[in-house]
Amino acid sequence: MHTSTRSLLLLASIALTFGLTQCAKKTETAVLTTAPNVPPPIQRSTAAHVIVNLETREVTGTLSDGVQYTFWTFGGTVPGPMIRVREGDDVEFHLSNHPTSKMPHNIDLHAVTGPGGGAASSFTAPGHSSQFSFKAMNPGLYVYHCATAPVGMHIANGMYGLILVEPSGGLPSVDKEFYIMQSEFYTKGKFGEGGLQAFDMDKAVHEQPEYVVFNGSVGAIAGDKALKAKVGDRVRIYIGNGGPNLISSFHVIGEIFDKVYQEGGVKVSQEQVQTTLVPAGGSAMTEFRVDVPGTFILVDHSIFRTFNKGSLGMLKVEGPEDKNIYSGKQSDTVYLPEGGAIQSIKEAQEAQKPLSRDESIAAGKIVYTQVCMACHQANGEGMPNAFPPLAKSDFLMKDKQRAIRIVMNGLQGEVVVNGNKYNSVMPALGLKDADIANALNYVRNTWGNSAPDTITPAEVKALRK
Ligand code: HEC
Ligand SMILES: [Cu+2]
Repeated sequence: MHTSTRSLLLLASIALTFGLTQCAKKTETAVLTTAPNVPPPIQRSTAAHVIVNLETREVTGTLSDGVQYTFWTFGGTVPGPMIRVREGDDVEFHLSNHPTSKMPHNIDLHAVTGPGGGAASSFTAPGHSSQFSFKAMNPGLYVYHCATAPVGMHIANGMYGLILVEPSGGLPSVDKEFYIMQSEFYTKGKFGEGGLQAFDMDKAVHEQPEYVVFNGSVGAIAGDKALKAKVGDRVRIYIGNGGPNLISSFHVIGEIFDKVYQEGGVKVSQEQVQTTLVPAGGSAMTEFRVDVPGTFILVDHSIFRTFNKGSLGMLKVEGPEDKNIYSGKQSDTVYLPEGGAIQSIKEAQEAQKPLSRDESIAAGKIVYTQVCMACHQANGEGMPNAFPPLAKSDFLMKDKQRAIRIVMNGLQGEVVVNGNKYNSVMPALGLKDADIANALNYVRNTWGNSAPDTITPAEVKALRK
């Protein structure tokens, strides 16, 4: 070939390749994450061709301690993995239904502009794989879910997740991002009833779930699995609600959301928010800085759901205290309302006059009700395996000074009370000498206990080191 022709051809092919790469989008595969993890922020400043591979699977797993459930899932987890793409991306979606599935499944992504959000195009029989594509035109945080009939049942069994379409300019950077999804489960057995639980259609239709949970099971983000942050971190929570029925009143006890992107839109719609509504099939983004250490409880503030149905999560924050922001308990004093016998006790205390035996016992009853009763119970009988009894307690009555020290300093390690072992912790309560003396005079002379002598504040004082 003639040299000049060859170089011309070379030039043309360079131009062609260059031209192609200029207009064709870069192709990449989306990183999917299991809750509470969030895929990394998108660094690209241009749109791309993004491939998403998602598998539907039916798996038996734990709904609560000792309670099993056959979940229908995206990716083997409830909620399904979180997907993160950028505004303007072309998303090539592959949905595969595992051969062991008993049901066909599909996906309706609320981020899709098109009939069914992709549902009809992604309808997939067990052992099959479907493909469809959409342009992520609208930025925001969107729910996806299965929409195969009966739709309610597929959702109730666990088929939902979140897809974030990042605005082209990105979201403000934060230190920690978490993915949480609330949802309900309708089991034949009552909350906590053990064994493999079947789905109860009747309860679902009547919107009476036995379980309301974060991230698919009771305790999924509590205890050892609590979310973690450090003092000073800016935290963003991507909170979704799979429903299928209930609206969530999402709240973090002891925190205020500095910013809320209501309903998963991309605008900060409100600042300084205590509780934000998350609709069924909807979402929100909340941002806050954690300023003090401690455990912050995440709840659906429809509060029986939290304490009786499971919607309780934890955010554990570590770092230095800031007593200006939060002091901790500064004092615990006996509160004596005006009037009657109580008034004379109060006057005596203010005048620092010693109380008579009966007055001390009366004052001690108030201390007991306000401080001790929460653990040792109203009639002093305690609670098996947790709080030892004070009523007829051989341990209490045997050693007066030991009893004073316990109320002064707390107690831990094994103790035997009336023949039963307890190995738990009674915290130091920070009570004043007089309150300790009075409380002990009360418990040592009530519920069948009777002490020959009366403890005085001076006696308590003498035992302080
Ligand atoms: C937060 C729960 C809690 C509170 C409040 C509390 N206790 Fe206790 N108490 C315990 C536990 C737990 C033990 C057993 C500790 C162990 O196992 O070592 C205990 C043990 C005792 C004992 C020795 C065991 C016995 O039964 O005789 C006495 C006495 C006692 N508490 C008195 C009091 C009095 C009086 C108050 C109120 C001024 C009080 N406690 C407040 C939890 C509590
Ligand atoms: Cu399905």
